[in-house]
Amino acid sequence: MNSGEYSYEEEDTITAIATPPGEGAIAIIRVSGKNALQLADQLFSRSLIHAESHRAYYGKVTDAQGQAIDHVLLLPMLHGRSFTGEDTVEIHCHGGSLISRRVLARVVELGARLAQPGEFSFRAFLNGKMDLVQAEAIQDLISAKNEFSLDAANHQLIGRLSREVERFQKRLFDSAAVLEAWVDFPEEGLEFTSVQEMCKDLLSLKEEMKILLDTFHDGALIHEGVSICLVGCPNVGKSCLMNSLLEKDRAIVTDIAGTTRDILEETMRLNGLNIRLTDTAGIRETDEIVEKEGIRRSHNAMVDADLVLLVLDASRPLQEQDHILLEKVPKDRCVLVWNKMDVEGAKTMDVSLPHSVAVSAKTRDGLQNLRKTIDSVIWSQGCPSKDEVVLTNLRHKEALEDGIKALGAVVEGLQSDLSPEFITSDMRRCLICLGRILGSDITEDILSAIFSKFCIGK
Ligand SMILES: Nc1nc2c(ncn2[C@@H]2O[C@H](COP(=O)(O)OP(=O)(O)OP(=O)(O)O)[C@@H](O)[C@H]2O)c(=O)[nH]1
Ligand SMILES: [Mg+2]
Repeated sequence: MNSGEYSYEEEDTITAIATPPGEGAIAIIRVSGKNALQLADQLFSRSLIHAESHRAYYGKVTDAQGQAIDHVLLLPMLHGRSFTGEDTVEIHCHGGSLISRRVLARVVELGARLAQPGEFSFRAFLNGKMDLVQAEAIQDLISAKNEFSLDAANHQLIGRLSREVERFQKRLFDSAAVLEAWVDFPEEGLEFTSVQEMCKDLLSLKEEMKILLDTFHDGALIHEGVSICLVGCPNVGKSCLMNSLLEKDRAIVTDIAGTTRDILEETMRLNGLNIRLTDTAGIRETDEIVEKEGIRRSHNAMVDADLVLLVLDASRPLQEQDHILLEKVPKDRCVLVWNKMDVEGAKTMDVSLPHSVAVSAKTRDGLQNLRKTIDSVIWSQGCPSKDEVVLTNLRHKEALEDGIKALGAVVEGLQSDLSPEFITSDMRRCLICLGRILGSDITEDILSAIFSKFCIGK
């Protein structure tokens, strides 16, 4: 297959170092393809011609002159019983990049080709070892940065999302068959009651597909983490709060208004989620060029953030600029933070924002409450339970969205007595969209785009 930038030649025997680069006790070189065993036999000190599958063989890997490169364990996985579904041999050699690269070079010398990123997984997919959702889940599993993301990837790997999509497909098949028959024998017509039944059925299915689609928001949070931005007037204590939340002395804190000039970004964890926390320049009217640019960036950060923490100084009356900011912040994704509650006489005021918390960045009082509030706003549509199937992949989301649209068109067509040819064409479109998620109807370009994101050796 040759698509776009990557060419996956399926006849070749491919190889790669499957363990991470750097020092380690062992390194594994994977060889997969129809010549894998024959090739391993040539570089190994023992004959492997009658090797049993899934049995480890101890011996030496030798170079062309018969000199030992390393003592290794060699593991043949034959008769399709391997990750790729082809004959595969794993060579477990000593770690250290020099040795593993010499073994790899020897494998290449004997005729294997270096694998492209994701090529092992691609072969597993081609050989029906997994569907596309599962192949993509492997990549997610490797790159998972938090527990939620790991759970979601694990669920996809064991095929839970695939099963859900297959369940949708199965439920469509019956109606699709009736519609196809209607095209073939239009004179038979469709009974009014069966049309009603079918519409009811398809609408309820559409609802279920929508429920899955709605998990995507959570999916994106899980996958990419959440950006939170601290905004407010100068000197209200944004940088101090940033440091307290991070539990380290990251940002400069002084009593000079206008201390922070640029955007500062740091990552932190909150209940298993990755958070990108940004501190910004205090917002006020100024003619000073550097500060002005800083304030422009503060406004942009506020627009881009998933969640805004608007910091107000509770130890002084609200100022005009505070009121302007209160108007400006995105109300549904904002938490108001009354800071400096440790100062005598500090008090919160009534403002029309749904979420507010009183804290002292200095003494760290109220921070736990702030963390809880942040968490509840992020998961305002409910935190996914460990067992819930969530959509985390944009490609799946788009395909499901298209499928829902097509299904909507089927129902509309039925309700408005559209001619059966149009209705069946929408029905087919819906099935194709669902199939696209599982990879059963997909163009080579998309496949190449998916697998080329993998790391080499996978
Ligand atoms: N008493 C008290 N002082 C605080 C608190 N938080 C911050 N401060 C003080 O308020 C002053 C300003 O704090 P910063 O964190 O630099 O304020 P900022 O909002 O980042 O200010 P700019 O960077 O200028 O926009 C410093 O002197 C802090 O020590 C608090 O909770 N209580
Ligand atoms: Mg600051």
